[in-house]
Amino acid sequence: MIKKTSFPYQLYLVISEKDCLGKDFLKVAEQSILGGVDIIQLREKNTSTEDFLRKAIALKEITDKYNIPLIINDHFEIAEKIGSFGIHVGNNDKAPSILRNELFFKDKMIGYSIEYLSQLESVNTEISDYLGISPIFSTDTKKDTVTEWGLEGLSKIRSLTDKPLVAIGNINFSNAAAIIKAGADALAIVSAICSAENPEKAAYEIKNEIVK
Ligand code: TZP
Ligand code: MG
Repeated sequence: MIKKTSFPYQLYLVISEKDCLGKDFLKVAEQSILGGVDIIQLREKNTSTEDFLRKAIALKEITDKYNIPLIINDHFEIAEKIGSFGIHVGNNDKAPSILRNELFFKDKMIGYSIEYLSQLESVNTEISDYLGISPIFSTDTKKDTVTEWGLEGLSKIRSLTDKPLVAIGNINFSNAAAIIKAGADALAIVSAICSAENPEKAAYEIKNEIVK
């Protein structure tokens, strides 16, 4: 029996300017919201803190306009500076258990990437609001990954925890429904939306696959 948890967001856009392949990433974000994206994470690697901050401020104007939560990847000082909805961190970042003790993050959403089963036993999992199952399928968007969970790995994790599970990695229209069926509460997507010719349509079609 698959346990389902309550997580009010089903389609999670993870965006960077780079992954939008020359398009205006702010426009991509807005179009994807119109298509049905429920929550957005800014994840921009290999850029300066100043550039990340500039992007975060600009993106927050859009997410605020549509009342969509904005999650910041890794950059906890920027999350605090812009007053983001939350933060997403991995195994090599500032730990959720440390963030949670900071005043700003006390009531913020904290997402934590799971790359090893042993992480499920950790206090970081316990105090996080959702777990990123990373990656569900290997992907060119992030090459430094540890394992490929697949649908079986996802189902196993589903049986071991009640935490909301956000699957990420090579998710698109064709595999979306199967990943939800295997136990994910939400799907996090980069390229199937960011590099789509029509991000609004891409988001709409994927959302339609997972919200029946
Ligand atoms: N973490 C695990 S896979 C991944 C991240 C950030 C990238 C997912 O990108 P895509 O293009 O949706 O496969
Ligand atoms: Mg990280």
